[in-house]
Amino acid sequence: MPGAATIAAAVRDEFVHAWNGYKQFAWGFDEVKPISGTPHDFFVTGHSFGLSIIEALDTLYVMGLDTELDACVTWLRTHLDFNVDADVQMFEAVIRMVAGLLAGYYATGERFMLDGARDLADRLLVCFTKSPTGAPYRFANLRTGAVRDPKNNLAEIGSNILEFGDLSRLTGDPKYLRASMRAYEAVIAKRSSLDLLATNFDIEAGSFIDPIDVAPDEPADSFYEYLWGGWQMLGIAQSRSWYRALTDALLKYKVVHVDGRLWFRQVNYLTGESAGDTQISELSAFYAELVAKGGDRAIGEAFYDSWTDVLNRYTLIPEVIDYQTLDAVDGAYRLRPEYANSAFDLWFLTHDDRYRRTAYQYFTALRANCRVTNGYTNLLDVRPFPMIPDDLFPAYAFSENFKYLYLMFAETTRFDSEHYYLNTEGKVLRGLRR
Ligand code: DMJ
Repeated sequence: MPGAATIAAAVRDEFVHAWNGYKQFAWGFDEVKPISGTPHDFFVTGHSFGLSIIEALDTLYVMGLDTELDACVTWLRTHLDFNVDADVQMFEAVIRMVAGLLAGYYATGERFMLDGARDLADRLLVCFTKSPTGAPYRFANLRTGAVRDPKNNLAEIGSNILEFGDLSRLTGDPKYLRASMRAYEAVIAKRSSLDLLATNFDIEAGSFIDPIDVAPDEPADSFYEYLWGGWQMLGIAQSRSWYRALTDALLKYKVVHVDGRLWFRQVNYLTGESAGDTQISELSAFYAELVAKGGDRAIGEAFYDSWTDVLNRYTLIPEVIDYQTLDAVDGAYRLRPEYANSAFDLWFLTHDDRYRRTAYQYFTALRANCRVTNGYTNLLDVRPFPMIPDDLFPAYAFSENFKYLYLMFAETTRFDSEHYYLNTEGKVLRGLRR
């Protein structure tokens, strides 16, 4: 393995390669399709918010790409506008754009970014305030305030306390944090006698729709992540005690071992019995770092090792596997960052060199298989050789994969590696140094 500084420089070069593709073919649009050289709208067909620009702000900052960051600030100053007559998915808007603007504000000190984050949050808050239970609707029309889709899931209900808690702190207005806490309360009040939660929740009826608990897989994943964050980043004791009780139950009923590897099974939340399905998605790989941060380090490290075995088998981790056999159920690779996310946090938690080694292995696989002339792309299938490219660079990869890898190897004074906190989309909400 090359030295850390060499790897950091290589990661930065690859980020710039991807960024140049976005600038050339999709500047100001949400995302780039690097093979066709066309733009892609993420939230609303026919309207882009400049999502990739918002997602990239703090990555550009920590990498010292100041000229690029200046161009983003200039673009946002004239184009940032959430007064749009369109339905937007609240969860995605919060973790990507509210958080992206907050991180951008921390990186640049530009007040209009904080104002933009607040304006967007105010437009999304109807999802919570129009709900009879406090658990949010999934979509809000940003201009009219109309809401829709009462059938929601844990991740979309409970992944906002970091952004809303931070907004309440920055603005002095408690309404954001209050909305997040009410949403948690509505769901957690319905936990079973085993302290397990199901996954899908009817926010109008205030009850679970079916009994299957898929945690820590999606779409439950970041619900648990934000409970811990509510404590670690915001110091909310209630958040910690919820995290502890729910995690104790999760670990008691869901951990399974197959061929020496640790996985999490799906269960019926009322009985704790297996729901039969042995699939697990790459999205759950983030849980290695979360459960380790929360104090269950051995479980986190073992879960990380399980995913490393999948990485070794396929070179890049497919979207969904069967944990009994490690066979790919969905062979796509959507530039997912969760494995790198766990490597990042576990490295700073343990300083065990295996996290750097496996992160470097992941980086070289990414470069070998996802790099195209005009950037980086998703893959349709990791199983054939060569792997089959798709045609999209998801905006989260500007915020996540390259940032995690870079910060693991770079010694930058712009990042406090001992007192940081990132949201589920990789936004540095604590730990940027100016
Ligand atoms: C990101 O948008 C966030 O990490 C989210 O919590 C789930 N995962 C995607 C990227 O895979």
